[in-house]
Amino acid sequence: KSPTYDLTKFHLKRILSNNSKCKSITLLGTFPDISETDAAIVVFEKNAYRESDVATEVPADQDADSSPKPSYFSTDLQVRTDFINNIYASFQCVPTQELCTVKGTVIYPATEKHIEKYSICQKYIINETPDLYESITLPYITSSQFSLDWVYNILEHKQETERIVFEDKHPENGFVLLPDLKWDGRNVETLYLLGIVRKRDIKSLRDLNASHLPLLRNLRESAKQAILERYGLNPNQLRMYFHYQPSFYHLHVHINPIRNDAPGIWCEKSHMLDTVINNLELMNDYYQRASLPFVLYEGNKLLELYDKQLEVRQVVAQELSEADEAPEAFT
Ligand code: M7G
Repeated sequence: KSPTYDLTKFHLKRILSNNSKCKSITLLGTFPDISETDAAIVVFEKNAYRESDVATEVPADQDADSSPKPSYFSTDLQVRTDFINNIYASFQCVPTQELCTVKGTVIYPATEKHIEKYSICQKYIINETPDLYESITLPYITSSQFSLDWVYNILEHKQETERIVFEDKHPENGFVLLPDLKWDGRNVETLYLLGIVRKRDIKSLRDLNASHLPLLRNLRESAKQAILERYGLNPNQLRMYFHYQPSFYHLHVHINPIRNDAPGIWCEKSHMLDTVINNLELMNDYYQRASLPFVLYEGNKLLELYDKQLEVRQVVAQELSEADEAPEAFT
């Protein structure tokens, strides 16, 4: 059951991260009205620009009686001049209220694992062989992972049902397509959808084999078609990929337009759906035989386990001390 809270009653304890590139800030705190101890994570993120919001002329399809759509250039734009120098000018602008909306995301109650995920820290790459997966990663993810309740709520139509864009109910090859939590839902340029498979026994990329090809091909084609119909986006302009390691061990595909740098898109984490399909066409147990690199964060218990075996952190320390002793020509 989802707890109800009043966002205005949030009490800040600590800033977990402040990203000037994504224009987002992640906060740790509580809702003291409900509990003094349960942790809450609040993320505020400025929205990307919608191209329709910079219109300077009334669109032809707008009927004359309806109120005008908000625009940055409406008469209530407040402008303060910083400076004007020759052909260059700098201003601080406050647009009409509607365009100042900020996207808020709340995780409540948040676990230690959520706090770790949302905090900035050192990262390390592990090149995970199938043996390392079996002996270290798999036992860890089996004993400690985020709850998948939100995924099952979507599949069982208990939550977010009205947000579903497309659904294929086939028990083996079916999936649900819906907006990702990260999407503001307003701006097609920043579209971010998730394709969540119906089958519950595929934890991640590692579990995929050639028997899943019909599912993957169906997801690729049906999702493209549904996105074309709903949002008018060219299927050849979509990026479809898996994360490894994912945060949630129930197979899902991330989908967003290539022209936009989606939040949290990292090459070290992403495996294109097309490549995955092709690898499985070439070798049916590719993902049980491949070494797959992935990133671990400082503070994650899995890093401690890998560090014990592979001395992931120590290598860095050694390299630095070797650099200290480098010949003069290099210093
Ligand atoms: P991931 O690759 O497992 O982890 O992707 P990541 O967060 O490290 O990318 C899970 C995706 O599910 C992310 O893009 C999340 O934004 C999205 N997501 C997470 N939750 C809890 C929800 C939710 O409740 N609803 C929806 N629609 N998306 C979610």
